[in-house]
Amino acid sequence: STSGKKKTTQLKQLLSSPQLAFLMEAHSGLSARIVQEAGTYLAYSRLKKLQRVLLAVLSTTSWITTSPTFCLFSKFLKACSVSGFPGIWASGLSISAQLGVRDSNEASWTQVLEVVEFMADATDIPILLDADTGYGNFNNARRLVRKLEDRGIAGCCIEDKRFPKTNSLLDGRQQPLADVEEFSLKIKACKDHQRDPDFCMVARVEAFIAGWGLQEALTRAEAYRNAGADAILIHSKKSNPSDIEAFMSEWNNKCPVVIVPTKYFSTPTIQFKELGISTVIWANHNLRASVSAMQNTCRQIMSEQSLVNIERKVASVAEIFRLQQDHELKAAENCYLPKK
Ligand code: SPV
Ligand code: MG
Repeated sequence: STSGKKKTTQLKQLLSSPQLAFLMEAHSGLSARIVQEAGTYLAYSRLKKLQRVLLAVLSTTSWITTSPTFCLFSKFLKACSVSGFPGIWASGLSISAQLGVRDSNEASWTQVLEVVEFMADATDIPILLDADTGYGNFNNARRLVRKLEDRGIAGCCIEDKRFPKTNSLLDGRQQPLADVEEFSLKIKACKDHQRDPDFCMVARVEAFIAGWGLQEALTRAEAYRNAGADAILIHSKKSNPSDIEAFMSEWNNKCPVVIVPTKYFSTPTIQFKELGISTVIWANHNLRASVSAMQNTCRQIMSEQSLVNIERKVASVAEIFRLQQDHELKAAENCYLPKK
């Protein structure tokens, strides 16, 4: 990895550090890579903008881009680039949606494993997999943990609902909860079975989602913490953070807390910091961004029967090759293909 630390250790430190951290959603190898390089890409696009300005002012091409000053400046910009996201949320909603199925365990656990393996291969930062309910009982969940470790996934989050799960944000659906003891033992089985001590288990409390109150949420969180969970994800679908505030005021920082503010998106991030939240998950925004972009592109190409106006709006083919790291293959071919 870039930091030299194992991905599991990176995730463990991210969850336990007092600093507020952010996990960004991805649902494929490509989107995972985009999450990882978000900060670098920011610097890169600034540099490109600057290059354009310089070119416009001096209207010479090769001199500027090849000049040592420019190269130095580009190195400087890279050095002060905002680093990308420190970790990835492999969202169940997004992975199922990109496969064209519902977030109701329609994709099998091995199909999810395949997707998340591509994501892990494409990145150096840790991935927290949204593993729904663990795809069965304690035995299925603990076997999943071993397979995730084998494939370079840093941790998984399981929620206290029944299989097959239903997405928490769907309106008017029953959200039957798992038995507290059964779910606690499922967490314990996973923790007992993991080989890497830094593999992280996040226990997700769905009490608020299922219409229960603070007491139920606290009882469950405490039971899961006692069972060995590395962090608690407390979920709410209210449009304000009142559930989270109530939970945090009673929880007393007993272990790290993770939130998913999809529905209370207008709450300023500083408020989460003040509440003592460990990690915020931006849970589905790459999927939603890609849906909007694809819908607009399809609409425009269909109605205009031309690519003229779309070309400048979409990523270049060269950008796709860059994201695929074609330069690495080119260098390898240079090494390993016989030179005739
Ligand atoms: C996901 O991203 O799949 C989640 C978060 O589990 S939510 O959709 O809010 O349930
Ligand atoms: Mg999910």
